[in-house]
Amino acid sequence: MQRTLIKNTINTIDEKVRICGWVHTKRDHGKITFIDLRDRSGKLQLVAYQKMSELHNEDVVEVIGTVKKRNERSINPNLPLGTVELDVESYKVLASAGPLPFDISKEQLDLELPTLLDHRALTLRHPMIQAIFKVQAEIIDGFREFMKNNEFMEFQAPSIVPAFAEGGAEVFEVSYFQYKTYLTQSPQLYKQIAMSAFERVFSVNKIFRAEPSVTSRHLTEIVSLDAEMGFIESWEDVRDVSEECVKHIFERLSRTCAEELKMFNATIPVTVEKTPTISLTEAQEKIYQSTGRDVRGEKDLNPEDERDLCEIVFKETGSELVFVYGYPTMKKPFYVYPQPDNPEFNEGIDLLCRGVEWLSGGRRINDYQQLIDHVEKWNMDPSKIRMFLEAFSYGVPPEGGFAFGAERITKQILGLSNIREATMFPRDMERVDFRLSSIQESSNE
Ligand code: AMO
Repeated sequence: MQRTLIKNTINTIDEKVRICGWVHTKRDHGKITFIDLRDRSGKLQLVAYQKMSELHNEDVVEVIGTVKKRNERSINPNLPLGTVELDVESYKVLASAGPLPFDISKEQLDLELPTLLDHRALTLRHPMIQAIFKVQAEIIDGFREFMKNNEFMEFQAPSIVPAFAEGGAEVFEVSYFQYKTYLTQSPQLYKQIAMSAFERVFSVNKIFRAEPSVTSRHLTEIVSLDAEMGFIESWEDVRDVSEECVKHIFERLSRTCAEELKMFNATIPVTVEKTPTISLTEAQEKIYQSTGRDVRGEKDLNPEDERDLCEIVFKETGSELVFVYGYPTMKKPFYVYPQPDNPEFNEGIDLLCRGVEWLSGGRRINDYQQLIDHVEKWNMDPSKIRMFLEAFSYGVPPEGGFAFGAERITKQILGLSNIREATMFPRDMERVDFRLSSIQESSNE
């Protein structure tokens, strides 16, 4: 007998079916046992007479029975399959579950973050945790779909690199045979090289940052959604494409993840037709005027500034998105284009939403000589980025690009309190699967 997915049982009333899945919950009522069985498509109530009472949560079973309409009194309007149930005829245990460290059948998994992550293998089975990663998969698909619709070509950037593009403080060194190399901080240089041949490229890549602090918004291994495009007229083209892209992701999420958003009481950020753009200097002035905190002249916005700015802009314009433009040239990477009429500041942009930076990007230097000058000024070793520089020696159009962090978007849309919750297997300063201290202890035994 072919397997029927749980979500399809709604269309098989009074038919005999075979379903397979995990025991999510079990309730024994004397002669009757009720089980909620979970598969990848949903949950269904099983009704078993003098059967199944010996099963445990998370046992994997195959069940044969007849799908029945529930009687009026037992209908649950809050569940997608709340109007049907399965009258169990027979079943087989495919694999039994060992003792569970905690109950995952509750609607909300109210665990402390370390427990949630230390037992990822189990917590991943919880519908709310699964919803987080369904939303994340849709965010990444939405990015890809937008890029492909707009004739960007996907490419694979390397993870092991001889030099870093985003500054040296946050890199992991890799010993590569007898040489020193690094885990990539960003596909930046490679996306620019690829763009110089294909015009429009994008990548969905892991990037690595040796962030020396444990915060609720930093990981050491991140999914970076990168794009780069040639023949732009100005940095505003880059901003506009990134705006269309994020709106496309929002549109897709509202179509594909309504259930998941509801589980988190989450809403898609409110956008307006033209997302406001303000310069860094204006942003600092606004923060000063509105809060009295004088951050004017600082080289960047700090987390508190980002939160304040988002609030101020939302009050003023109704937009939860805001672009910040024009950062101090010398404080940002060498490849960012300086403003021609004010070269102390650059043509870089950030996109903020709900108090956090989601994206960085902007126009890049495309003139070979100007790039060489910047490499010198930034004290970089040109021999380590020879391939990048070579691309520019052959002629590159005016260009720009941007990158979103997939986990930041997931966290902020679902209102999660920590970015680790938005990462299936997070790596941070203290964790590589498990807390490093616990690995240390066991290796010392
Ligand atoms: P940037 O360094 O700002 O820009 O990174 C781009 C986006 O990636 C995400 N991000 C992170 N998320 C979680 N933890 C981290 N440690 C972390 N670091 C970065 C953020 C951020 O906005 N090459 C440029 C992009 C470009 O100009 O195209 C870059 O790497 O969402």
